[in-house]
Amino acid sequence: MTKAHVTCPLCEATCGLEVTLDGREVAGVRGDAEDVFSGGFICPKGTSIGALHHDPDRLRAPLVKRDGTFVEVSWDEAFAEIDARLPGIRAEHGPNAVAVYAGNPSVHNLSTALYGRALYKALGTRNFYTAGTVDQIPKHYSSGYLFGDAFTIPVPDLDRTEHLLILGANPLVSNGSLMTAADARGRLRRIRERGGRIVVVDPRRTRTAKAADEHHAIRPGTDALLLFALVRVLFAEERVALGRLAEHVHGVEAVRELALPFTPEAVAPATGIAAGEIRRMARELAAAERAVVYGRIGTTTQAFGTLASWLVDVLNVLTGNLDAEGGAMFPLAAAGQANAAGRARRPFATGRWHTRVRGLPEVFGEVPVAALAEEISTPGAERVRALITVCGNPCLSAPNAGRLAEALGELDFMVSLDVYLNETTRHADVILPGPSPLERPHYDLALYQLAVRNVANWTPAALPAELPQEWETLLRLTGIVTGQGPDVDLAALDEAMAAEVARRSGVEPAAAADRRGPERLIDLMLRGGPYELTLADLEAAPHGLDLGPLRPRIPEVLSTAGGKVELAPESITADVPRLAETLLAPVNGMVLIGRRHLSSNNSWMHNLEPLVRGSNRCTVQVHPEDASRLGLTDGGTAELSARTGRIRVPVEVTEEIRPGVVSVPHGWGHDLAGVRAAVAAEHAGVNSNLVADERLLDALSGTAVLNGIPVQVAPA
Ligand SMILES: Nc1nc2c(c(=O)[nH]1)N[C@H]1C(S)=C(S)[C@@H](COP(=O)(O)OP(=O)(O)OC[C@H]3O[C@@H](n4cnc5c(=O)[nH]c(N)nc54)[C@H](O)[C@@H]3O)O[C@H]1N2
Ligand SMILES: Nc1nc2c(c(=O)[nH]1)N[C@H]1C(S)=C(S)[C@@H](COP(=O)(O)OP(=O)(O)OC[C@H]3O[C@@H](n4cnc5c(=O)[nH]c(N)nc54)[C@H](O)[C@@H]3O)O[C@H]1N2
Ligand code: SF4
Ligand SMILES: [Mo]
Repeated sequence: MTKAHVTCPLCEATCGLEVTLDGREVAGVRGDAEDVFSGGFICPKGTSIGALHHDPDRLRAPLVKRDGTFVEVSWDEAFAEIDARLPGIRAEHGPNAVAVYAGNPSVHNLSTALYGRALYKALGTRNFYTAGTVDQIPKHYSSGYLFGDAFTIPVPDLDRTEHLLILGANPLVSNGSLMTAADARGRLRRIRERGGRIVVVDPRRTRTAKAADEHHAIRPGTDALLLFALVRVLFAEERVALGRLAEHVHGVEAVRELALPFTPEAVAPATGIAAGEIRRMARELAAAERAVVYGRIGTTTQAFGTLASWLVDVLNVLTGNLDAEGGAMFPLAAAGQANAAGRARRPFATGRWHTRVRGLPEVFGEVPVAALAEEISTPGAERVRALITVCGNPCLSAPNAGRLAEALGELDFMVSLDVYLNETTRHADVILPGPSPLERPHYDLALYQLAVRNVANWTPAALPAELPQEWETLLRLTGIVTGQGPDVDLAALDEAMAAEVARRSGVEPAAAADRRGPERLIDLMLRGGPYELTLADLEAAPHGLDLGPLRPRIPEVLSTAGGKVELAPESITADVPRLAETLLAPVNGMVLIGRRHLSSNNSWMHNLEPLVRGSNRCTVQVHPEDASRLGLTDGGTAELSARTGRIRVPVEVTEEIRPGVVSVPHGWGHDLAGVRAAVAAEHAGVNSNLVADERLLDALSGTAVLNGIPVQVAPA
């Protein structure tokens, strides 16, 4: 028996795991009590990393579709197939004819996070889609304009705050997002233990809401109204106090004027929160010594996602809590943080190109996945004819999933880098799998840039890989795209990657000359990083390095043209009139929101027995008042219908959900032909994104409305 200490790559919390190995067998997994960040915390998904490693349905060889059926082939055959088909499509129809969809795990995987870039750059396509536009892009948009960089995102200083106002997040279940906080549960509990207060705004009484001091069941999609009203109260009652920030902020007066129409009385009917409550919330936020407002996907994947994301930071600024201890602070990661001091950056811009059919703007180098189906199906010279998916399952995660599945059938060619034959990859011509999380090294490059404490932790591969590392696969694909073929000189391509990373990090490439692949790139980034670490330093600290609590970073962190926080940029405030119109809109009809479960990870871990056992979690939650009005009974079946489709879901009547709102989790619907996931098929559930409308978007960022979707609900 041996023990390996690994950082869990399955969600944003970056917990340390202690994996007990019996040869190649995982004999046990527990939280690593010595991990500097997680201190032994673990969740059911982390515990199941062994089940994932051993899952017989996890792909162990490349698959190529021949006469409609997948057959296992050698790596050479798989690449030969791609080489025979992909370059011709690019040559004939141009680079934009090949689209990319990069899914959520591509951020949690060092190979795809570092080497995906090489392939995407070589492809040079404007049709670059990621899971971001069904997730956090509004926050990149607002951060880009406020602070100058899309990845300059402040996070709640959980360990020191005394007042936490949470909107649209359920960290006790999701374990935190855009807020890397191993053991979020413990960190939240300690806020209350030290006399602090937690206020949750959510249409559902979630686990987090139950563990809080106060819960407000807001009507979905109205957070921007509520937040504006809080801003309005701060100005009206002269509670605005920027403190140290005053000299670093531009646009306060403009915000005051924009907030004028949004009185607590004006927003109360739409939000469903009483004016008096809103006033009290504002006063308590302003009165707390150390307070922070934090919003997550309930506030981003909705009709006013960018305005809500912006107003969260506006409140933090106006109360003097931005960049202050216990407020919203900017992490300083050991590697890869673009906003680390002294780097010249390009001015932030969006809309540098637009989608062909609907003219939706690019944000952060991406275009909305809500537009992917029409880009494939609509005839024209620039039509998308080939697709490469990397760690993504858009057939379950993107809106109007039915139309997207049809569109994928119209492609001339599709390649998927994925570890399962699932709802999306069944449409591919070639599937290229990668090693299990225990067979590859790991370092949470993106997530430490969002951590509530500055930490760094390197994980060497716990087991030798049965499959090629995905960075090699990505470089071979890069070889194909650049005309060098799959047998391209990998060492030379990797050398070029290292030279580029070294240049950006301001270090000599020779500094890490003894290493290859991701190890070398991370070593170079660490050396050029603010703590001047080396990979050897991290190797010597198997439970991680604690680099201390977050420290104030304004003005050094800012990269706006004027060097200030731009509190009222036109690119954001342009959407305020659209918001004001909703004050007068009638409040009626049912709306659909999502929900997450502790044992679930978006769409892709439902094939692991330990995570799906127990009662069916893919139910529609309905408030008792709605149930009796609509004739729905607990345990019965409801039909939800919308413009895009209809689904039948078992009914769960519960007071935990707000009247007028129903909730169905996403990521289910595994009963499709051709999927290779025996366990998931027995716990299939239904795909909630069949009723999500790809036409409903946050106007500024193009992010899909996945919370607050109008639906008709009736007994099936
Ligand atoms: N209605 C609704 N829809 C939603 C959401 C919602 O709340 N409601 N949430 C949205 C959010 S926040 C997100 S992030 C997206 C997620 O959307 P996606 O990223 O499209 O979906 P995932 O379910 O994360 O699928 C991940 C895929 O990566 C594969 N995979 C896992 N590990 C690896 C690996 O190491 N290598 C490779 N090559 N493949 C791997 C899995 O098999 C799976 O196919 O869904 C969004 N969709
Ligand atoms: N167990 C588990 N953990 C996960 C995931 C998972 O699938 N399962 N997915 C991971 C991913 S990819 C992400 S992005 C994160 C997401 O992390 P979170 O944002 O914390 O995730 P959710 O649990 O979906 O919380 C969103 C909350 O918003 C509420 N909500 C819906 N509509 C509105 C609204 O209009 N206003 C307000 N104020 N609230 C609203 C919902 O009821 C829900 O409780 O979780 C990550 N962690
Ligand atoms: S909370 Fe996230 S990082 Fe921690 S064990 Fe669970 S899945 Fe892994
Ligand atoms: Mo996400």
